Amino acid sequence: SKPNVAIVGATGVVGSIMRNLLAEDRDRWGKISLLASPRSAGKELKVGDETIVVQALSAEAFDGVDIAHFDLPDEVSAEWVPVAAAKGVVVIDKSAHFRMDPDVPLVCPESNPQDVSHRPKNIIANANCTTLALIPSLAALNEAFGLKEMRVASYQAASGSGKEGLEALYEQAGKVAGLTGLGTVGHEVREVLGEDFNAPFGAPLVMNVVPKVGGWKDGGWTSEELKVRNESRKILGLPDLAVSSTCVRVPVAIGHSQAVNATFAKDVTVEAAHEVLRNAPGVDVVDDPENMVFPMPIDSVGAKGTQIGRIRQSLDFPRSLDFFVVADNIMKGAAENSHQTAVLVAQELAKK
Ligand code: 2RA
Repeated sequence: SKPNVAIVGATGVVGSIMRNLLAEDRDRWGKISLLASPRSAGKELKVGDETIVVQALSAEAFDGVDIAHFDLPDEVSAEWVPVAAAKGVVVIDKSAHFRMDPDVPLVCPESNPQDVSHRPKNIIANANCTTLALIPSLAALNEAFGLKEMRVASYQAASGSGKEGLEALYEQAGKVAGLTGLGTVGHEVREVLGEDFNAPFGAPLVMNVVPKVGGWKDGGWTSEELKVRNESRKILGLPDLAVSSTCVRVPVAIGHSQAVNATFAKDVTVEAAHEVLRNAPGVDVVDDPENMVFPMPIDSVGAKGTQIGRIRQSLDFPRSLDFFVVADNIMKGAAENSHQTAVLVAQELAKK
């Protein structure tokens, strides 16, 4: 029989895309339940043509559920994921809480689909959106050339901070619309925005970039920078991969971009990389720079998978490539990856 699926956190930005993805291949799934905080209970939401009433998150709400997509804050996932998993539900969790647990597989289906089957806690973790934008390209390049090192700088969209981040960006953009200053514009931006607009990014985002994503960690690193390093190592199965990352918030609504310098064990050329990437799942090669064809967040919105372009042989490093990757942080960075993982689980359950 078809697996029954729950979306936990159904009312959020990611929840709405999850509902669309389930509606797209509705025939694969049994009953769909939508769960959220008690505040949203009773609300009616659409999954395709179906209207489904949102239930408050409770242990009983998982009765009869086979697979649950969780999209909740870390501390709420920490509490509720084990409740669902103990009831036999296979949980695919998007929070950071379980990602580095050795008994929880961290799955990007383009890299390590086999890991869905080793889930002693009944939990599978979904990686961070920045990591997920990188992995399909890196997995393919690693298989062909042996990835040894990478240096990454990210350009992350406001929606990475959820609805609150997106709304703050639009509000800030409205406030600065009339400014015309040149030499004084930085001062003017701060003045029209006022202290209120330091939230949620810690500083104004409009007409600015903020080199801080996530919380501060030891040594001046941010949690986001450490996630890119630790999660990439785990998903790619490369515990010694050398990674250096700087994560930056930019005034973009949707779509996380990254400039990458990657070093390989074998010699690599742009032509060979193109050939590998053209055949890689989850990778769209968008690389005709002279005609202004390269990945940009504005074009990534709503697109599945990831886009890569500006692929260059590094001038001073013969075994290195420089390139630019972009992915819709809500799609491949969250909902799509969770959905692809659920499809793998469903295929496995069907064999039992
Ligand atoms: C961000 N990666 O962009 C985070 C969201 N999960 O803030």
